[in-house]
Amino acid sequence: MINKKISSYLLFLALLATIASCNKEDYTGYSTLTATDAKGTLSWSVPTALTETDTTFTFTVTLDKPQIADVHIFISQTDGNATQGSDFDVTGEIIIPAYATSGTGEFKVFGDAEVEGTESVTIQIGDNSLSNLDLEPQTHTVQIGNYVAPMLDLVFDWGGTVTVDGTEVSLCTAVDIDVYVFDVDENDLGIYGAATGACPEHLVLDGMDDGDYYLWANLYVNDARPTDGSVIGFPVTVYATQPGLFENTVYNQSEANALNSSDPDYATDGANTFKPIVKITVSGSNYTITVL
Ligand SMILES: [Ca+2]
Ligand SMILES: [Ca+2]
Repeated sequence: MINKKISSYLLFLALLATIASCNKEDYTGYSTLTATDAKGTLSWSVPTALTETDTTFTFTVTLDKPQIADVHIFISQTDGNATQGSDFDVTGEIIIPAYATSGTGEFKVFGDAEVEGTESVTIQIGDNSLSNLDLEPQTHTVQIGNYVAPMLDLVFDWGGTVTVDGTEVSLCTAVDIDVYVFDVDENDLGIYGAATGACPEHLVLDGMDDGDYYLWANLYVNDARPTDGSVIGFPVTVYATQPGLFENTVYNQSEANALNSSDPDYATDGANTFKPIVKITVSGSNYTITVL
């Protein structure tokens, strides 16, 4: 009786083993993907030279056949003086998932207002440790040129402290100068960004036609008038910035042209009293400043 039970049990185990081995046999037919590595093709369309503006390019690695495991493609900067993270960025690794046939990475260029020369970056896509992928490592070099903005940012400052009738006075508080933009024929061009109550005044010249422009100072308020007959000058210091080309370059209005405490302000019929500060010459995207 016991023997019969044991033999039945053994028979049962044998049957299970047969079923299991049959199942195993059945699955092998599906595994056609394991035999060979995929051949990879890189599509890279980043220009070899470009100007630094915020731009994103995509690049793709395509397989000629899917793999049963993920394919990893490593990407790194191998040369060049451009800095990853500030000048450019690039995907560090493309992972093509199992059974997929392509993966995409990004190469980004960042714009900035820094004054700098052309920088370069050499990117290597793929390395020698590629498994289940036949892709010769490739390098691409991109020259990143400096961006120069076609605009001029101007700050006009006449701040400082003077003594008026024995009292210390802040020129920014006591004096309000406005800066107007005139053309070569002395027409007021109606650009009043620097004709406000602010000290310093701030003006952005953008999209100007080629030609010469004259910036003139007008005394809107003057509460720094010595009663002893002495004269205090209000010379304007100009800080000029053209993003990518120069930054906070200083131009000092000549003392001879500076408004002073004896000039009339608006309240004393000074609406038409102007003193020259600088001439701006626009030629294409170049802005040249000349002290008057
Ligand atoms: Ca720059
Ligand atoms: Ca003003």
